[in-house]
Amino acid sequence: MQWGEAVRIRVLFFFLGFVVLFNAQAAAPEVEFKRVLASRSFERPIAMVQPPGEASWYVIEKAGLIWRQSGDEFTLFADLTKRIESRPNEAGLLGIAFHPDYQDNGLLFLSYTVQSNPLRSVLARFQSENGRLVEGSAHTLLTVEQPYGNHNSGQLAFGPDGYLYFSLGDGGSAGDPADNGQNPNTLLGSLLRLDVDKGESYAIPKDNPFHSGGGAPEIYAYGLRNPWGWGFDRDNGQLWLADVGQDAWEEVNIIRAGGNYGWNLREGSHCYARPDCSSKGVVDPVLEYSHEEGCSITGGYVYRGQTIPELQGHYLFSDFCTGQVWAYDVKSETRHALARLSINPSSFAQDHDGELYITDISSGHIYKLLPR
Ligand SMILES: [Ca+2]
Repeated sequence: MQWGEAVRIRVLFFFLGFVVLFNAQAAAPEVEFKRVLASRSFERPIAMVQPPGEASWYVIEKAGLIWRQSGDEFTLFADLTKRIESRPNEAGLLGIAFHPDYQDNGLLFLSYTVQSNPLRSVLARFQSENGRLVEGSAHTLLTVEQPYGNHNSGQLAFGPDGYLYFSLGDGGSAGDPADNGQNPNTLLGSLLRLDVDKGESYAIPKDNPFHSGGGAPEIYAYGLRNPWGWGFDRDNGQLWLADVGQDAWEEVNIIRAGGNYGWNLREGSHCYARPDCSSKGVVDPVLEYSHEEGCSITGGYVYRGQTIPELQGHYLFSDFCTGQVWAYDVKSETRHALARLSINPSSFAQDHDGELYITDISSGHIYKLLPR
């Protein structure tokens, strides 16, 4: 395996594989990713969140189960396996977001794919009661046809503005054959922003870029291929989004309203299909890495925790294929190899204290970033 940076990586396994230590280049702090919440090995975990005002973790599995932490154990919060089509590799239960007033209204939002011809992505609202999701409370807000089984994206999160953000990939196949990324009239290849507190399903925020025309009003940003891992910097509200590349470049973007992030004209900051592509009108990524260093990005968060002061304000992300984790120093605009894990990171999670976790889709284990 080749690496773009001269990085010495030493990997030690001990505690029978429960703890993995890493010693990367001198510039990065010494950290470990320690297995936590070890009472359960999840089945293809996709995401993990703590609702506002609640310390319990909720873990979603690709096939449609949701587990709620209760002390050291996990209890079943929902079984949506009959509702969800999860057979295609990138299909299933893909996103979860609890309403900012969840403790009062019990509302949460899920995104998943359903069986139909073609496959469809669904965004739906549910109610919880007595520690369980009430499946009969399902209210569909939005359905989007997926022409192919891959690139469904599907992550959900509430922004600091109180609006619900929802990412959709370019529709799949390879190379975006229908040019959905560059078409602001299709929801595919876009990040959507919805006001879920108004209307029967949702309303369009007045400052959405296409609120008054020019594209689909739900769209906040477009030109995306397959967003996988995005979230808000809890210090300044900036939205960091990782977009999985096609054959050559993995990228991270800071999302702004109305931004066209380039796909499929550009892959990262490089021309994709046509060598004479222009960068005019498109936003190039903040950082990128080539397929010499990995094959599919899993985006994380800007670290705002307390246990590793050296990482304050650094953006953490990883590669799904190699398990390499990097920290990007926003101030110096440099990327440091932080750790290389023998896992396939499906997501990063952030607790109420700003500490970071990684879910491994292969083992179903959860790891917490800790100082060494
Ligand atoms: Ca891009």
